Amino acid sequence: FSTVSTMTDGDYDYLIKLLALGDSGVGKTTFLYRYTDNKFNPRFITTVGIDFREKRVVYSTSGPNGTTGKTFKVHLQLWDTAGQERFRSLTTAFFRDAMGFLLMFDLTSQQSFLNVRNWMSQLQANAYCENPDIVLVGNKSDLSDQREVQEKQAKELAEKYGIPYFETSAATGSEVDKAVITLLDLVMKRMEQCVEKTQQESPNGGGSGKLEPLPAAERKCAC
Ligand SMILES: Nc1nc2c(ncn2[C@@H]2O[C@H](COP(=O)(O)OP(=O)(O)OP(=O)(O)O)[C@@H](O)[C@H]2O)c(=O)[nH]1
Ligand SMILES: [Mg+2]
Repeated sequence: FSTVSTMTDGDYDYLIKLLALGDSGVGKTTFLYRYTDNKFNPRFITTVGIDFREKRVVYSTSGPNGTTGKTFKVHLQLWDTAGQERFRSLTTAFFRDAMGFLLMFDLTSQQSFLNVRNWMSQLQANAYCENPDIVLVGNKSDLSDQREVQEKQAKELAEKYGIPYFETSAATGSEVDKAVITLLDLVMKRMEQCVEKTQQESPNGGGSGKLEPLPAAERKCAC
């Protein structure tokens, strides 16, 4: 596994844009606030349009035999979209520029889980490619007595889509970091593949062996 630790200042090697989507009230804003500030906000203030949070992390690839490979400074931009229908055309317009997606539902709402399929088609229609990096997140795992979605159901859906699944709680912080890091890992691996491919195609261009962030158009190659 790759490792990620927090960093506060200095330059960065990569700007990675992740986007949270899902029904209103599933906990997107609260989840991102837990991830960036390690705090919980119990009040529901619905997001109007779009918002974003940021965090710097150090990302290390794993080398052979568990050694640390390359290390990169990553500036994470976390886009927080409104789940409400009335903002749909605005929020889906942001899908195109995100590199990875946290597709969230509420474990205490069967309806929010049923809507995951709709969000998935919105993603396929509007993301940078038909097969973007996505992590499925069932949030509010702390509310076990109100649970309406069984882990098995959600796991089956995630398997069908071929994406990882996590049950998180923004209230306790359980699995929150893991879900984000897994998504970051997928995005970084896709970018690395893409760079390797580019270097193979033009050996003169990649002489330094250092990974460079790629413009949006070139990222498409690993889809
Ligand atoms: N118990 C519990 N409550 C949570 C959790 N995550 C979010 N909430 C609460 O659920 C409510 C809705 O959370 P938000 O983060 O505002 O929901 P949202 O998905 O951003 O909603 P929109 O902005 O309308 O799309 C708030 O009252 C949160 O405190 C959780 O993991 N556990
Ligand atoms: Mg919100």
